[in-house]
Amino acid sequence: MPDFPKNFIWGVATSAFQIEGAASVDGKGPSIWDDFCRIPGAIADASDGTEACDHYHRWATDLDLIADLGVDAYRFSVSWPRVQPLGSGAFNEAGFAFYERLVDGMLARGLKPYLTLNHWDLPSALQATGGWENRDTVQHFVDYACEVARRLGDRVVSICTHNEPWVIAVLGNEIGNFAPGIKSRAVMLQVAHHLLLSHGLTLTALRAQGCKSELGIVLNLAPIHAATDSAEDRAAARLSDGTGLRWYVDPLIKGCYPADVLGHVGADAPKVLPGDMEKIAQPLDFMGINYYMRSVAGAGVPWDIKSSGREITDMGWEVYPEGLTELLLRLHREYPMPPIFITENGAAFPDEVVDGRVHDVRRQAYIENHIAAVAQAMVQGVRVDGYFVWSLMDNFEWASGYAKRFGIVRVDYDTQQRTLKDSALWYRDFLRQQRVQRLALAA
Ligand code: GCO
Repeated sequence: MPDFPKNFIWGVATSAFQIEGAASVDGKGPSIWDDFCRIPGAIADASDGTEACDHYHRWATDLDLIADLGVDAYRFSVSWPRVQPLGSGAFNEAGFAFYERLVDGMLARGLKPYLTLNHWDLPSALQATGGWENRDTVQHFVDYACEVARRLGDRVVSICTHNEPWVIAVLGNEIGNFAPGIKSRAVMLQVAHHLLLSHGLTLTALRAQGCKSELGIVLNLAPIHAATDSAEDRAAARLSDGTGLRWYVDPLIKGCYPADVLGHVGADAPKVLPGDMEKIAQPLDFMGINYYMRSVAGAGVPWDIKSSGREITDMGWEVYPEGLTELLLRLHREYPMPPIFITENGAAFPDEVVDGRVHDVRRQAYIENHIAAVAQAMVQGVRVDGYFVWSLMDNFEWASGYAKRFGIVRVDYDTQQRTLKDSALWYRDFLRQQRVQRLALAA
């Protein structure tokens, strides 16, 4: 593994709904995920976020655990309905007090806070008026963001507007297997547009109020390969790249939607008001990329994941580390990219506790090989400023419930006991070596 630059940021990541629990404690309002979990059949194990990892009460010892790993940074999200129960109007002091404690706790332990404003838990009251499909939600989000930045902006290194707008739009509003469970392509496209617009307006507003944090957005991106070399499959892959990657990266960086996708969606295209595209394309201090796997598209029968002979994770996702190098090189080649952070990368495997240890060799190899893939891209000229493992600890994996474990720390949900898995021990050793190299670089 080559040396990483001495100011490279190593971290772990989580999100509010997936770990906090305390779903209706201290004045928190309901979110669309609280509601979605109540729909019979929506969550594989019929679970919800009522308790999750009880991080709301265990935050101090969880921060001790993070500090003990030797990471530089912790990526977390603020639950919008915890700090503004209805998504507009009154703010909830008890909610802000929690995040103040959390951020101050990070600083006290030498951890850099990387804050995400929207990791999917939209206040239910805003969904009742149309959610992200309703243009009014855009301004509500900007107001919420400004208040968070007023309270915490002096202490957080980085503020990300949205985590994975594609997931919110497509899984939440077109396929409907994620909250709020809507199934409409037209709604999906309007939602995506409003997410992007609220992102751009937030950056403008935060800069206008003097916020010094680095500002950006996190996208889930993947290289998309054609199932075969046929013209039909290649066209399918190009379109899927259009809807999955270019639909987000083009407006953010170039201020326009890709023409081929616009042509394809026809009358379902979003309502875009004059000036919207300029508002979206604000300069980014960083772009976060969440990478899990490549994607394979074809025009015919769905591609059989087993045909590649690759390892497959507990999510049914193909392990494909070189796809991360390919993706980074492609973005670097095709766009004037801001500094990139890998804001999520990791894998679910069915871990077992044996004599008090979790020998998760496959997760460890996954993380190691993906870090090497990042290094490969950096050697070839891509600027990457940091890497965050998804996830610090096992947590509520959305529609999959608690059965899929992504943590490098195991959570026993009966006792809330945390156990460092071998992957965490490996990461800690790896970061120790990195620090030794840093000292050598600095000498
Ligand atoms: C994501 C999600 C995480 C998931 C992870 C694994 O941003 O996709 O942030 O919440 O848990 O991706 O599916």
